[in-house]
Amino acid sequence: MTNKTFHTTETAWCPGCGNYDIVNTLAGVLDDMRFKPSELLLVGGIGQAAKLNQYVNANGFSGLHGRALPAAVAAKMVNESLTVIVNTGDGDSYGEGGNHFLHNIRRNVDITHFAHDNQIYGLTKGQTSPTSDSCSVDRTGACNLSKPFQPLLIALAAGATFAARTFSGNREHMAKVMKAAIRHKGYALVDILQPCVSFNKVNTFGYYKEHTYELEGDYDATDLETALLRSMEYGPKIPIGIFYQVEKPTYHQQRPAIYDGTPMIDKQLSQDTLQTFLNKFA
Ligand SMILES: Cc1ncc(C[n+]2csc(CCOP(=O)(O)OP(=O)(O)O)c2C)c(N)n1
Ligand code: SF4
Ligand SMILES: [Mg+2]
Repeated sequence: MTNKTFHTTETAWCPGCGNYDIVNTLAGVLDDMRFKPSELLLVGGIGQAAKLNQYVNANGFSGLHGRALPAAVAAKMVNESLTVIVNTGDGDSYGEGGNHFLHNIRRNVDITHFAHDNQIYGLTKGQTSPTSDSCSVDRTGACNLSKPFQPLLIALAAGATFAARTFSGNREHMAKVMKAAIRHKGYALVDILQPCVSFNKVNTFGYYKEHTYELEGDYDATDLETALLRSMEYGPKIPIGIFYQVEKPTYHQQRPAIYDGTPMIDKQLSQDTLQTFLNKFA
């Protein structure tokens, strides 16, 4: 263990991509929090953001596009001692994985979800994503006629116990929010505004720098009504910070059969018990 345990240098991202700030900040956060690589599982789906687990020295799992959350939830279910962190894109999290996003929030499984929100499908070269602005123009010249998906509002409406937004270009803020999300007991969503320098020429570093501002110092993150209202504030001014955080029983805590202090993978199953069970299907 060193203070650079989690850092690697190999990536396949474009020079200048916002994902570099995210991976370097996360590696620093994991070092600061004194994790061992064996205590962590980083999960991704498919996409540029989803590659992050391949660039951090810890356990990693790359699933299918839109299917990062079910893999992460399954891993946590059988091994509650793991800290499970999902890193995957806006398309992956909110588009193809939208159904998992909604329904896993309701379960409050203790996992952390960092959605790298570049408002575009980066890996497949710049198509419109769920969070693309209305009237944004894609590479075919077509204007986006859909209203953008509002991740924080929707997460809160589904019952999220932790919902935050940060900006990859504000590393101090991002580190603070990441630590709080990882420490949170229950599902924690952090929507990370992340410039894609190759395909999104509107939502750039400069754009987010100019338009983002931090939630006020006396902001009450336990008030759901306020959080819902503030999560709808997205335009010339974009608030960043922890919009909402409350403690509620996690999925494990509500399921005594899987929450008794011993992770499921460490439980012994005798051949006799297994055989008795299998005989029921004979
Ligand atoms: C089931 C499935 N559908 C679609 C694709 C094609 N695909 C791969 S990555 C991607 C979009 C990725 O966008 P996002 O999740 O926002 O990640 P980014 O690359 O922007 O970080 C798509 C549509 C796929 N690989 N698998
Ligand atoms: S295409 Fe965009 S998101 Fe993908 S690596 Fe390049 S800059 Fe990053
Ligand atoms: Mg994306």
